[in-house]
Amino acid sequence: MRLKTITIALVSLITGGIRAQEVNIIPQPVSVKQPGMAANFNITNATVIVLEGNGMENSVSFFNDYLDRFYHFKLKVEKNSTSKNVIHLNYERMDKTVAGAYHLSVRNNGIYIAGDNETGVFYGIQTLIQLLPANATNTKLGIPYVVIDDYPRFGYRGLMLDVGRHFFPVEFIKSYIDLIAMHKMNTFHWHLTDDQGWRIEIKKYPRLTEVGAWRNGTVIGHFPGTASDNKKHGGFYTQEEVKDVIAYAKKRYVTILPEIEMPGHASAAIAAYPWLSCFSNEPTKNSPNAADATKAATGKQVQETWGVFEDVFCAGNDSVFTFLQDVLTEVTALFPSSYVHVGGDECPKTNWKRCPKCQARMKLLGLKTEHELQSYFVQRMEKFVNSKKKKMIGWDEILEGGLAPNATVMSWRGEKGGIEAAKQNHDVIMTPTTYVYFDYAQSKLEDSLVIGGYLPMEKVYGYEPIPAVLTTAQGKHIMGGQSNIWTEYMDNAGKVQYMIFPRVDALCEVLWSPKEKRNYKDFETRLQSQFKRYDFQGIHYSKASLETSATQ
Ligand code: TNX
Repeated sequence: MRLKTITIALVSLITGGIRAQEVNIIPQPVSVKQPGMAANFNITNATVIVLEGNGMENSVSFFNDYLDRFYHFKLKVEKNSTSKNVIHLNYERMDKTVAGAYHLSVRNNGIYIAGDNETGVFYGIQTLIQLLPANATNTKLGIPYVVIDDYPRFGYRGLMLDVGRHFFPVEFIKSYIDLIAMHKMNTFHWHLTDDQGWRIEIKKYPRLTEVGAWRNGTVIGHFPGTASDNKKHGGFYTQEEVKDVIAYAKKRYVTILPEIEMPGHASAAIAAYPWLSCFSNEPTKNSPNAADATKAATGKQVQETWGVFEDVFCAGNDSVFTFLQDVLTEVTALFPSSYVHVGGDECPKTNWKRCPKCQARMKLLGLKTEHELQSYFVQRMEKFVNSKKKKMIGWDEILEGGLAPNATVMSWRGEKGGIEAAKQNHDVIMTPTTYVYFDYAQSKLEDSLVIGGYLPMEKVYGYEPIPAVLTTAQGKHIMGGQSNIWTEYMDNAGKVQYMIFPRVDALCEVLWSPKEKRNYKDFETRLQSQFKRYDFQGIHYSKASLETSATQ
């Protein structure tokens, strides 16, 4: 027997067959190899971080901030070291189609993390964080010996947040971005405008936030509700705050996709500037069934209840296009993302049908239906977005009446829109209600106020973003997926976390891990470790998945 083999045999004997500490990472890495024996490397305050390349300082300070926050110590960073008590960070070429590949090994001579770029190093650090013990009883953090090779399956791994229905402060947005990064997701879709609130400062149109960011009440209970709470609700992000959030996200390798809704969901903008409507003199109509429908509306109002509203941007008035272009000029200058989302969903055509300007435009352009008018609207905005060197994304309604030539489609009404767009050789982001709407209930026993529906975690886990009907070439247009978090029934941070976890865990694995690696039973086991991390970090989550299947 060779010496090495004898040593291993001896160590196994001494440790008395103690099984290696389980490595439970979410999302499941491409490959995890553990030695048969139980052995740990200990991170202590004497451990040194050694950087073998430039541009890793960001990941290091992220890691040190994490250690400091939860274990109350930080590590020294050095250029080189002969010590065995080290964490080495390095770059290695990994040639994967999607950025973010990394390698991590934990051995007796230290921890080694290599990324194929900065993002890869960051994901290696995220995995290392999951290997830390989820308690802070001492300053010796045992990390099991392991060798991990990992890279993402899809390039777009997103989470949306609707800040229109309820406003969430900057601190919460930052913590949301941290949670996105923790799950190795890379896009935060910021739904910034809706009927119930306009949330981003636009310098040229100050009334958008002076007026449009505030509503005089919110419907109580499930729509149509029992009454209005008559409390002023609102808030907005200044451009300085937006810049700060963008910089924060960048350090976590998260891109922010801004969304400015048009032509529908425009009540808040119209309340600020009534001339954006086809009928500027008509007072706002509330949803006919809403509890506050009897409230006498004077003039245009920011909506106080939920639903789809008929007062939309006028498609016959050129000043409306100028306004939207001005807004997008400021938005595209602010956000570095190569994409801008222009909404496009749920736009009733009622006003356009009776608006002389809209009808005149249709006649002039030979448009036969109001759907074609919406298509004209979106295509005109796409030209503008492209002129700003950005690409446009819209909800799947933008397919109706003819798709804008370069648009990416976000498929939410099931997978149909995504399939159709991919067949037309357009890029697609899959966000179907059936699998990824986390505003739906996750338990049949749900006792908090939610929009309805039923979407248990197991169903999310079973989602396959590339529809089987697509050819391989068409399937390449599926950039990835995301969950849309609509906040009609979420008005605080804890509720948002409760609604999204652990379903985000299931989703991140769908988007990151190889299809053949997905195994629900194994996921459920790993999830128990994730729950300990959530408890340790003070993150709320639903325990619905722990209920027996009979009651779920
Ligand atoms: C549909 S999904 C909407 C939202 C609602 C959501 C509620 C989409 C593009 N539009 O305006 O909040 O349903 O689930």
